[in-house]
Amino acid sequence: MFEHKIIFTGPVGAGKTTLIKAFSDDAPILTEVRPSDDVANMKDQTTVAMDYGSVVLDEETKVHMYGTPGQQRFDFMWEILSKGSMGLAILINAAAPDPAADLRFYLNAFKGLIIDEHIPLVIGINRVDKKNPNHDLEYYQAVTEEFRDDIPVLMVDVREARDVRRLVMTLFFTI
Ligand SMILES: Nc1nc2c(ncn2[C@@H]2O[C@H](COP(=O)(O)OP(=O)(O)OP(=O)(O)O)[C@@H](O)[C@H]2O)c(=O)[nH]1
Ligand SMILES: [Mg+2]
Repeated sequence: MFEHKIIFTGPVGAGKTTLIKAFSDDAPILTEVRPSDDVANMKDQTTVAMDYGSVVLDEETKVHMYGTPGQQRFDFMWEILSKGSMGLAILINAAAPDPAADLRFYLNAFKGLIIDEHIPLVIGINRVDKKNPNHDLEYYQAVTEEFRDDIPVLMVDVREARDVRRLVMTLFFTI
């Protein structure tokens, strides 16, 4: 069995923990606490160290999934979790005030992996209002193209295992 490590990053509330909970074969390991700052206005729990879950994609592939904390004050974990990773997925909350700025911020924060190491990368746009999407794919692609011209951008609902599988498979196809 081939074992791969991938990481999920992105802003607070983008859905990293939700994704790992929805997709992991076994009960995930989470480090969520009640927020002590204004994140509490948004949600009851936030990740302070990491999420971990694993999934067997097919008979030869097992994927170990690590979710980073979104809050910048825990950014020391980002580098730790990045070590040895074969792929990176950036999740974006489409309902946030400025999702393009969020995407640009995370692309910059992980520039070492994205530009220097040229690691496989996929962008998942989550929390899209399907009836009335704020932004189309081109809006996000305009940002990814500032960094690399081979970055797939997908609209996903991370609560749906089928969508997460599509996101993860896209990462594998770009290897
Ligand atoms: N409306 C809507 N809500 C969603 C969707 N996906 C996730 N959510 C909700 O959005 C929130 C996402 O929160 P988390 O999964 O904790 O986000 P996170 O990225 O782990 O955030 P931090 O750990 O704080 O960095 C949860 O309350 C989810 O129930 C979606 O597609 N649509
Ligand atoms: Mg989380």
